[in-house]
Amino acid sequence: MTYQERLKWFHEARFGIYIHFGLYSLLGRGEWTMYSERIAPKDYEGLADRFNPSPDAAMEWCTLAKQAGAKYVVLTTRHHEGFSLFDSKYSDYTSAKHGCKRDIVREYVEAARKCGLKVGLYYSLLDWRFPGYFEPEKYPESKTQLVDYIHNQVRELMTNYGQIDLLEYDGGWMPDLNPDKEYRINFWRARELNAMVRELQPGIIINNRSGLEEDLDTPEQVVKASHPGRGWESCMCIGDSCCWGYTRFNPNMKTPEQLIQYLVQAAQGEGNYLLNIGPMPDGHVRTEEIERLTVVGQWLARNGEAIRNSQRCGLIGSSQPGLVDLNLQGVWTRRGNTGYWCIFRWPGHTATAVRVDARPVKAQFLVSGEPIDFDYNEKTGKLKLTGLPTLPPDDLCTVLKVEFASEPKRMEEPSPAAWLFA
Ligand code: JFZ
Repeated sequence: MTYQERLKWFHEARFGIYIHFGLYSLLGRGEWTMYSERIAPKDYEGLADRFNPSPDAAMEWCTLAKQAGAKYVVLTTRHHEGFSLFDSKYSDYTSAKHGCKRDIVREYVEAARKCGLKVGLYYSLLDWRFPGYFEPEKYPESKTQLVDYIHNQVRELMTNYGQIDLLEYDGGWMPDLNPDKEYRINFWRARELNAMVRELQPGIIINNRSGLEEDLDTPEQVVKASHPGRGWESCMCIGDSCCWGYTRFNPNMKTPEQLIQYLVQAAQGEGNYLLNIGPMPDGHVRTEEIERLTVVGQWLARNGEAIRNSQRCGLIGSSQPGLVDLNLQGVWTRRGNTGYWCIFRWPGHTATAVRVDARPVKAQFLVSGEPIDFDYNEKTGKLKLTGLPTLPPDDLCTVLKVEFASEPKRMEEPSPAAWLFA
């Protein structure tokens, strides 16, 4: 199977939901609490016996993800705190042995499949409970134990739950943030680890956080396209950037408009948007997140054609830092010869695109199919969509669909000042 074949569903999807859930959820101060408050394992571990998510939590997450228009989900099977949400021969510190005594990963995988979602598993390489992670030279046995145990747990995850579509490593960095990649790769024995994963799950997509490049770049909290041909996925919180796990008092929740813009920007760059929810201690999703995801889902149900399987479009898009040539209305996505102008800032009666190097043959509102008049100057490359309503048909983002006679590309300008005399 080629790289492109393996990533086919991923490109079709463009949108996924991340789920951060663990013992930290009970504290409501984010998933880094154990470390940022330096809570020793003996004082933290008691949370495990209070871990008791509602029996339908997993189904609730997946139903919500589907409603939001996501095509895949990614669950934190074990975050840096070390508590596994699955039954493991290599750890007793799991949801199968404590509290609810259930294998949450199994419930989740089954729910995702019932909802027709691709299944992603997040797994943190580092586990804060091991002194050998922080000081491998001083605690060599603990370091060896840690690395053997993560190899064993990854094998369990890749063996016990049927087909897994996506593996998202995390926590591969060294405590001193040593930038030497080869050191990290050797520390985790990542080559051996990923070879094992690929043998057990031949079709799987693996991210780049074990230190090896593998299949996906994973920019965080920003939408940033990789070079053409390389798969990438931007992950983001709905609230502030440090709050993946449930954060009870969580200001600055992004609006549905912002979330849709990030999604569209990912689609513009041929990448994916992985949007996070942090379920509450009982596993239920907070209202603020349900509301936002529902709005995104309604928009996506109407406008999915502009997002799924999107390709890069050469036409001038909106404000990318560092570019002089902007289009302030919004961004273009593309499928073949069709451009989708996703407009965030409605221009009024006329929408103007410049440097268009392709003849438009048909323009319409994506949602209603209502035709739009246009005027195209082949020589200057200026395309005007005219007779538009004063107010945006969709305040969230209105998509104008333009079919061209060839792939829409950016026209070269004869010289930077030539337009002054056109
Ligand atoms: C990590 C975790 O520490 C965090 O708790 C959360 O799970 C998030 C999805 O991933 O945070 C990171 C990981 C990588 C970078 C930044 C934060 N990075 O590569 O810049």
